[in-house]
Amino acid sequence: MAKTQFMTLARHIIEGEKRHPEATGELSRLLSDLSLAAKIISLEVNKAGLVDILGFTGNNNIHGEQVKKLDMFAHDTLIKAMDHGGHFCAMVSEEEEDIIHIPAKHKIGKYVLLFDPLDGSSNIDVNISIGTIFSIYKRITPEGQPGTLEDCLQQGVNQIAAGYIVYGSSTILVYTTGEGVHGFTLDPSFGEFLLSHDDIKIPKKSHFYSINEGNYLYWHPGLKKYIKYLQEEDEATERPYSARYVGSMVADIHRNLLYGGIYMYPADNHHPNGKLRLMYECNPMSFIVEAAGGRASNGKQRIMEIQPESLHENTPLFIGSEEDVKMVEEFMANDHC
Ligand code: AHM
Ligand code: MG
Repeated sequence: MAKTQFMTLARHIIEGEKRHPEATGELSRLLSDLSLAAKIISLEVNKAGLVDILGFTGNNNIHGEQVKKLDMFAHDTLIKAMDHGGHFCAMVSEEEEDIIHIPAKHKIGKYVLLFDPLDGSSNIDVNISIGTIFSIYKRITPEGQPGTLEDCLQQGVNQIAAGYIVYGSSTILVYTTGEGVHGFTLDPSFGEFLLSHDDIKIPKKSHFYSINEGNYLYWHPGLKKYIKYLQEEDEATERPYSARYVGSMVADIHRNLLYGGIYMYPADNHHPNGKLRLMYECNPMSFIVEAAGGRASNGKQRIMEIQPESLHENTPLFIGSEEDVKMVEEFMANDHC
């Protein structure tokens, strides 16, 4: 049935801030700038398949201009949308090794933004869901100066907002400021994000698992046993579980957030610290999943309590329905290499 009211993203954020008299409205403005970048990236993602048909072949488009890869386009778009609002003192992107400083002509703000502009790179050219992930912190060094590494390398528990945009059959933006997780679907005809998933709660236990099983031989023995356990038949515990793995973390975790499930990118013999990045992949997704009632760990420790040491460090990730994540932690703890 059609909803009787429309709630736009902008209004939802403002309503949220009204519940906090100390709020300055800055977070609303900042998230609204981010949603503009999301709309631009969504538009570009949707026409990606037309690139060859319209003559954008090779490295140059029909105007003789250099064609940007979609992940670089998303990176540039986010910077263009976010560097002049006066909100940030520094930014970090998966696509750039060092801190991105705010140009001198713009006001330096009190927040830090970390993002993965387009996650799921292997799916970009094959029309499978991909996503943008973002994480926001308050700076810890004095205001007015450029942001430093110290501002960027905070534990995930200090995040004040995080979210992702999944570019799938629809474009959906999901965000949290720690109080509930909310999803908004982009109406492409008039370009508004409308509330479609209010106060998302992840089921405590699921019967779905997401992992790249091609790496099985390289896993920890406890993890091998856990996956075999999920595949056994037992009606009472809803086993065997079903496997679901798209290869875009945002899409895999989005599905698990709505239906329940556990997503894993473990350490293995080829990836001693896993593959995913702590600062702009694992921390924001952990903040969202925990705010929805789920759990996220590296197998031994809560992701958001890891003290980061570098901008692009990796961590193993086990994230999703609380009981499922606890169970894989137990399997791994009980079976040492
Ligand atoms: P990326 O940042 O290069 O896109 O890599 C991250 C992605 C995740 O979205 C996805 O879950 C994972 O890598 C897939 O890796 P694999 O192909 O090893 O299963
Ligand atoms: Mg990524």
